[in-house]
Amino acid sequence: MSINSEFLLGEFMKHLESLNKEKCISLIKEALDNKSISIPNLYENVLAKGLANISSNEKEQEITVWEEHVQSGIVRTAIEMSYPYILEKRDSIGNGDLKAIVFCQEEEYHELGARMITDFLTLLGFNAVFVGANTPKLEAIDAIIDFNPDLVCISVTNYFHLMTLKDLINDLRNVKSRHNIKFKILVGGYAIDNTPSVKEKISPDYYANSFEELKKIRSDLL
Ligand code: B12
Repeated sequence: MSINSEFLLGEFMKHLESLNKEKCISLIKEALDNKSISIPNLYENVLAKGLANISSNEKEQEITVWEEHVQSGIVRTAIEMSYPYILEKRDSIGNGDLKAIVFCQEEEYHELGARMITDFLTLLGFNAVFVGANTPKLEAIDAIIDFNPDLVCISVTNYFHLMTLKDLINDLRNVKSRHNIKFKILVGGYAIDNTPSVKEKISPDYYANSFEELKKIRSDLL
């Protein structure tokens, strides 16, 4: 039986606001065990919306920084706990030949969006690797040369990091021609979603902010 994601979000928020990790995680585990919600629906409509409710540019910060850390830690546990369910679903789709690498730029500590995207790619049959938040450019380049992905995904949350994104993309394109490798660059995240005309300025190969859009990119790569 499928569950209304709005209902699950309401229940999840009650427990998240009271910092009740145990209740948050049992709620999600139960929904996944009962197969009452899909991973994309859970991530996009419960976990990401839950985090967006914590604080936003439109809303005054109502919680302390330490509470924000505890709440985002609870969401990270929910994401990690979902991994076996992702593999179960992935196995019915098959693990294809496409490879993807996901990372955040140096000093970018917001990693939850990047982790979600890595799981979405896994669900779509990619061999997907999350390198990490706060990844220095040279580390990212090393990872790309060694792993030789079809898709390089960069998650940007802080507006500040948009300033270095264009240079990073140029550097990655130089690496691509020097090493004769063939990857496409996909960008996403809060700063990209919320900054007008940034996509035109940085000109990545792709931009996405949902599972459905990733599906289209996968078809395009095949
Ligand atoms: C959780 C959180 C934190 C946590 C992060 C924990 C962690 N390990 O990730 C902590 C507490 C560490 C933190 C720190 C800070 N944060 Co903070 N944080 C948030 C919060 C509440 C949620 C962010 C989040 O994880 N969302 C959930 C994800 C899943 O959503 P998403 O990123 O939008 O991702 C979706 C899509 O964009 C897409 N996507 C994401 N990445 C990618 C990548 C690709 C390739 C693709 C295709 C798609 C894609 O997929 C996701 C699913 O739909 C937001 C508030 C908000 N309204 O967003 C503030 C927010 C992002 N933080 C903010 C700020 C300012 C900070 C701090 C500077 C100060 C502070 N408040 O403590 C520091 C900066 C640290 C740093 N240097 O990076 C601002 C950012 C403003 C800006 N854009 O510049 C926000 C918006 C809060 C606000 N004041 O308005 N933060």
